[in-house]
Amino acid sequence: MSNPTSYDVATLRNLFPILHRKVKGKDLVYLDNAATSQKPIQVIDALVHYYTHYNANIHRGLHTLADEATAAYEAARVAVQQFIGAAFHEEIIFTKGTTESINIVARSWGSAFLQRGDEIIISSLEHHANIVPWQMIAEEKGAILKVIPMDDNGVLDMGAYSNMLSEKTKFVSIIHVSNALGIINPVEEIIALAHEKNALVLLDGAQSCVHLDIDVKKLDCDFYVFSGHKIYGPTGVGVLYGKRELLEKMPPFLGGGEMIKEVTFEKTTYNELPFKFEAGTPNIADVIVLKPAIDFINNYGKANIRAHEEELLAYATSKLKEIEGLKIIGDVQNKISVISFVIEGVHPQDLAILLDNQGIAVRTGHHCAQPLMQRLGIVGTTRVSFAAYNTLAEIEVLIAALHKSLKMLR
Ligand code: C6P
Repeated sequence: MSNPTSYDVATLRNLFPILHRKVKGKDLVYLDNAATSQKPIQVIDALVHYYTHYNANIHRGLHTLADEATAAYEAARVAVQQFIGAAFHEEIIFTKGTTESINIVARSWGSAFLQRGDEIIISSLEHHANIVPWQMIAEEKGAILKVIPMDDNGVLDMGAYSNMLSEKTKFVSIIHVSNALGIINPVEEIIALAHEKNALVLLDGAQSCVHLDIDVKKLDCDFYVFSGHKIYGPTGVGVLYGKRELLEKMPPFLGGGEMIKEVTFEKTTYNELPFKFEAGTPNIADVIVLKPAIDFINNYGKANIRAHEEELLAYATSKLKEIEGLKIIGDVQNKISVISFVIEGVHPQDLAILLDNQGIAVRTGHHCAQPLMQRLGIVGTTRVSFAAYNTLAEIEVLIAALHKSLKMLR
C-alpha cells in the first residue's frame, strides 16, 4: 500500500521530535491520538519563541511587548474562525478546553433560559464532559435530561430521537464523533430536526475537529466546542464557538478583569464579545500557538491527512479482524481513524501493559464514557487511534505485539 503522492509521512514524522524517542528500549508507536496528539516542532518552537521574545499581558499594556502578544493572540482567533468557518471572529471564545466550553454553555445559557420541565437531549455515546454539566444544570433548574438510544454497534436510533423531540425540547447537545468508538454521528439531521422544534444544538467537536472539514455555518450548529491538544496544539486551551446573537444574549460565566466595560461598586457593565466570556488573564501562550498547529494541518491539508488515516484505518481493521476472539465495537462505515475492540478472555488493562512493554501506547478502559460501556455491557475496550504521522509499518508492529501479548495472556 502506498501513501498519497503529495503526502510524505516520513518527512512529516520528522516534524515531531517525540516520535524519535524510545519506550522500554523500543521505538515509540504512539496510537493514543484520540486522547491527545503529539506536537510538531513549529508548535513547540512558537511556544519557546513567545516566552523568549514577547511574553506580556494582552489587551491592556501600551508597550511593544503587549502589542505584539495581543496581535498574536488575536491572530489565533482569526485562524480558529477560518478553521471552523465561523462568520465572525467575535464568535470564537478561548477556554481551557472542550470540558470548560460545554460547562460555560450549560451554566450560562442554562441558568438564563432553562425552565422547570424543559428537556435537554444528549446521546448514549457521550463523553462525561457532555453529560455531567447538563445533569448539574438540569437538577438546578428542574429540567429533564433525555438520552438518544443506540444499537449494539453504537449507531444512534434516529427514529427514537425524532420521537423524543417536542416543544419541550430546548437544547440538544451531541458528540459529533464518538471518542470511544470513532463513529461519526448524523449531525446534519440531528441539527435540522432540533431546529424544527426551535431547540438549540451544541456539537462536541473534540474528536471531529482534527479529522473532518468543519464549517459551522453550513452545519448550522448553534455551538461547537473543541480542545487545542487534540489538533496538534497545546494542552490547557480550547474553543467555544457560538452564534453571535446567542452569545450576546447569554450572561457571562466568570466575572473579573477583561470581561467588563465599566465597574462601580453599585453596578458593572459587561464588555463586548468575545471578551465578555474571557475573564482574567487568559492562557496567552497556548492560545497563540494554536495558530501554528492549525497552519500545520492546513499545510498538509485535512483531506490528505484524512485519506492517509483512512488507509491506516482500513488496513488495521482488516488485520485486527484476523485475530481470534477479537471484536471491534463500532464497526461501521462512517467513522474516523479510531478502533475500539474487546478480546475474549482478555482484560484491556493487562493488554495495555504488555503493549507498553513493546513501546506501543494505546488507551484502555471506559474512555470517560461509562454510560456507554454500561450500555454495551463491558468494562471497557482497547482503543487505537491514528493521526497524520502514523504508518502502516506501525500497524504491523501493533499486530505482531498483539499476537505476542495474547500468547502470554491466554
Ligand atoms: N477525550 C479521550 O481519550 P478535554 O479533556 O476537555 O480536552 O476534552 C474532553 C472531551 C470531550 N469530548 C470528547 C468527545 C472527548 O473525546 C474528550 C476528551 C479524551 O477520549 C480524554 S478522556
